[in-house]
Amino acid sequence: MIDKQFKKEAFKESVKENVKFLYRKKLEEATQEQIFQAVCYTVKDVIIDNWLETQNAYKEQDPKTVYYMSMEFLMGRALGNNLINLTAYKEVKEALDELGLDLNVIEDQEPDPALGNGGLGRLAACFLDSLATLNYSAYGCGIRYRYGMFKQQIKDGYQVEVPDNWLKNGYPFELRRPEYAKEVHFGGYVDVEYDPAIGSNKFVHKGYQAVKAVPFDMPIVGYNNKIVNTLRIWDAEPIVDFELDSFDKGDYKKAVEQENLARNIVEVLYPNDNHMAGKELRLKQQYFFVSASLQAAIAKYKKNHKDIMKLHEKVTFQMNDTHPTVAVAELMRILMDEEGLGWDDAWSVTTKCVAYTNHTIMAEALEKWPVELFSRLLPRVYQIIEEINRRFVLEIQEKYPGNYDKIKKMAILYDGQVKMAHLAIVAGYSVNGVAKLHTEILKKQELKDFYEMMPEKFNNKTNGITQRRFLLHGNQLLADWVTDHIGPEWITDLSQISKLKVYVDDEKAQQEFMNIKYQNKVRLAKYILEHNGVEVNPRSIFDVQVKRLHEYKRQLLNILHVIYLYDQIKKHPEMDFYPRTFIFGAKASAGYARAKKIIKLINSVADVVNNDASIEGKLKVVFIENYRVSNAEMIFAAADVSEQISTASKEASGTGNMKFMLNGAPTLGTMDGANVEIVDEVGKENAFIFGLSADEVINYENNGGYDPRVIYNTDDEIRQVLTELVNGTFSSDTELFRDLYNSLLNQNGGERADQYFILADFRSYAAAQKKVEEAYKDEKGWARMAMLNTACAGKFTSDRTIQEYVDDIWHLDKVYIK
Ligand code: CGF
Repeated sequence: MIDKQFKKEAFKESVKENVKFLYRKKLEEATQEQIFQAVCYTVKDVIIDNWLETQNAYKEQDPKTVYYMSMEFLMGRALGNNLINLTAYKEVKEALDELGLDLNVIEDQEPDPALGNGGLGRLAACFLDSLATLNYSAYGCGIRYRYGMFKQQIKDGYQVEVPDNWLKNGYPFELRRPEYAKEVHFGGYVDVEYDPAIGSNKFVHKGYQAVKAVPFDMPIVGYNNKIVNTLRIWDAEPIVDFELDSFDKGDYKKAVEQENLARNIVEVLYPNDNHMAGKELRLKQQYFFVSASLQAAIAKYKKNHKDIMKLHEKVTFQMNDTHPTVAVAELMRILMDEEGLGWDDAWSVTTKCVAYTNHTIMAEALEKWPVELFSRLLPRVYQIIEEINRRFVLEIQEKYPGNYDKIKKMAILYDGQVKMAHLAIVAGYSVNGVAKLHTEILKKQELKDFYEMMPEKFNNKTNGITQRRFLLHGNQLLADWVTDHIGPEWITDLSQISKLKVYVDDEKAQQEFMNIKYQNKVRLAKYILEHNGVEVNPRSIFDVQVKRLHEYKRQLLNILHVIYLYDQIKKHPEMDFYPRTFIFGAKASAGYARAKKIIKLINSVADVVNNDASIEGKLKVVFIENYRVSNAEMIFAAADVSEQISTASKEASGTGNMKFMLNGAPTLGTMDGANVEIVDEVGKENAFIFGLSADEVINYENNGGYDPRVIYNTDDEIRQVLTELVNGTFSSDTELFRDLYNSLLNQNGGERADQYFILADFRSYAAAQKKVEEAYKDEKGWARMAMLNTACAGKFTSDRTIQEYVDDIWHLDKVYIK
């Protein structure tokens, strides 16, 4: 325990005091929610002291700071994580026990701050945890959405979206910082005016609407090192003075518009993962938080540095995907229009300060904005992009004289669109992919022209996850067991976990390891019974696919295979079959009809299979409602098999795959994303790999030659599975799943038949599943394999990823608190 205030008695007193002070109640009278708030305030008290100390140390030591700019931070609950990182979890649990309170119940009161969709946002959260733990100065910069990711309810098998009003009861860990508010401007026009002070023309933005960006800071607690960094998320407020002014002038309409702009801008997180929304409001959100964050960073730098030309020595901005890449032009604008630099100097500073991470090759996710919209909303920023583009096109022409195809493919402005990835690559001093295979595909395919022109910018940073949330907090039984066997160093140095390898053939250790898995399965089975009303057998194989619902992730392949198994059991009741529980969890973007249909299909199959007494419970299917960070921790801990079955080349990295591995679940997957590196670490014999390779998929995509009808016509069992989608087996409405059926067999406009190669991979997937079953029956063999997965997960800590970013891109200095 770090701090005096955390001494048990003092802690208990403080909780009681907080209940009295906040709610005028005695502890016995308070609700669990009120107790949660009171506990958080006690914890926050300790954090604030460390936060102040950290800021002082930063002031004294003046380290370089990374600003991690991201539209999404999928933080998950903070209380438990903060206690873990303060190394106070067990003491607090005991103290609360003595007060007759259960920490788990209290933790469950916390809303799950879901300011993100999936992998990208959760990665940002893991990175903040690692940055603080590794003693680096960092800010997360994002948006304080009033409504985070929607809550998913399943009604009659369908997904229903319910607003997530996470701020309803107030969020105890945040701090409003109005003294750091900034103004952000939209619309209007640009005038060129002569400025006698500088003896030349300057650009003046006029007639705009203004919004006040007000930051809320959340503490990011490092593990056992007293460092507390900041996640700064921006709220929007109308600018009151202007409003009154407008009323005075009778400009009522404008005042109302500004009020609405402020209200709307941070209202909701767009629930799209790997897909661009293309809405004006989304671009407003992007510019809003980017402008405010850059203004704040520069103001902070200028407090104790004179020379803006040296900004890059103290500051670096990492752009998490294309979402914040308007930062390139906004930084240019600030440097030129507010700091008075000329173009060349501003460009020289900008291109040393901004770096870009690409998270996907999915065409529908790469952001492109119509010039009409962009120039209307951000006229000055657009002007700057035009000039960046003009100069870049000249460079292309110089390098490839007469090659207009290059301009077409690489220009930032083309076809009436602003291509944000191109802007980021042209200005960024680093461009990275998120797993080896993904980076190679970027270099050879998607960004080939850029790689050829500027190879020095490209690098790979394989993603990672924080073991502190996904093992130490999520799987406390296993965490204790690991610590008992190899000591606690793995908590901050996950490479140490390889020391477990000496135990993989030790029978006692195997039994203990599998017994922990069993207890975690019992915990999940209880959750499933409570939430789904379905009884599952914790001795069955828990085969789990939890992630966003997307066609390329192929939940459809998984459920079609379940149908296939069901057919087999029905046809051959005598067949030897190890009981299986297939567990799904996934949110579909609200407007993604086919993804939502797949959810309905999973639930319809579950209804039939779970209620068919003739199969004697050999097969169960469960769809866990509202998959999110808090239930994810429990699900990973309980998984036997990790389904990572995306069409090869489509999943940039995946991070769920790493969480399963760390918790001892072998991967059943394609050679895609970070699966490739997982297999490198654990060995092919300790994973179940199937399917087309990325090269084969890309080859089919480029050259054709794949016809799913051939498979349909020649494979009776596959044909039967597909037929059951439309013959009333799973719904009396035979049209309900027609679109899914058609998508597998028929070309539809520009969409190829079975564009994610589900039928192509079906047989090898089924064979790999069969191997899983065989392997599981060998208890010792399975225990060994599961333990090896945990023992080989060292590479996949986000601490390693962050250290690579620091060494190769950011060049930050470590700061220690005395
Ligand atoms: O980013 C993703 C995820 N869907 O959020 N992408 N985006 N955009 C990728 O698809 C994942 O493969 C990746 O692990 C994640 C974080 O880099």
